[in-house]
Amino acid sequence: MSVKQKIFKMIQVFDTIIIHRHERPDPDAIASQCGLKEILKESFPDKQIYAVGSAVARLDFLSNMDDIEDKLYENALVIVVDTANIERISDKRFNNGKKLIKIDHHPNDDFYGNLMWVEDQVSSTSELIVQFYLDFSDDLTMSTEAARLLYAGIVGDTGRFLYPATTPKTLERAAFLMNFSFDASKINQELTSIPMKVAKLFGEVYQDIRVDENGAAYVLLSAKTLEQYQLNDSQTSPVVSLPGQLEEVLSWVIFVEQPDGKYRARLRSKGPIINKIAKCHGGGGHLLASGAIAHDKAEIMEIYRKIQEVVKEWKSEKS
Ligand SMILES: [Mn+2]
Repeated sequence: MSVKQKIFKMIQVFDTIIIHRHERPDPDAIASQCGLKEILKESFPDKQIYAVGSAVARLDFLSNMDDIEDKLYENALVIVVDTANIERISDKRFNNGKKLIKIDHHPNDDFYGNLMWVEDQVSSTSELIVQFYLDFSDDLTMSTEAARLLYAGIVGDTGRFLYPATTPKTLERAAFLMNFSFDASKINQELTSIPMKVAKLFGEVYQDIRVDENGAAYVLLSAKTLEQYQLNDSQTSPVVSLPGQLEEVLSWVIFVEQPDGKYRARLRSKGPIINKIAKCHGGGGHLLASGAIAHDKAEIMEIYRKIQEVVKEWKSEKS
């Protein structure tokens, strides 16, 4: 029996299913979580299905979290989506259920759960959930709301089908979802529109970006800058993809100073592999999109120097 079949069997057995995802969620985290919830609710009306975790106001247009009591975990199946590492799971009660399942598309660094279904070549966890539905479509029901969410998750994690993880299968699955009667262009707008103050920060990013001769770039957004534009850390996510639009840039890192004085680092790349660097600095993630933490300015420069090295190496291998 494949792991997907085992997961399906386990879902059938439990009357209470609680779905978790990672902290500081992006659209794919919320969408895969709530998309799966909607499919299961629609398919098994007698089961209790919940989605939990810290709320993010910016993503309210996708879905809202359920507020549930501890005792619901006693006989529950817990499914964690889109989360590579245990420490990153939002709502620490994930371990209180009877069984635990991991469904993810990040490199499988941290083994957890009774069942694990991880495919790190797939664009998004939302895409995995679509595939799960298609595999068991005799027994599962896709609702319009589930389709809307999963479409949003795929669009979010592929940067509107721009990033290398976008495959013909990704487009087929997105096309399948578009057959449902949600407003796809509205979702695209909601995912990409930004407040004016974030647009002003875009200007700052393009002004301040440093790029070396090989295309390794970094941007540092200080607490002072965030204060100046009246933004918090979670509102900075739209700037992360900006350096990728510059033809001079191959790999980049954006540091955002946090209230505790540390720096959140988001590493991105068009080819050179950067997740090993992220792992050395308290983080991890995809080969070409990872996160890390820098404790001070010295660690910022250390991370950037490592990116410069991998970019230089990658370029010399190509030529
Ligand atoms: Mn994801």
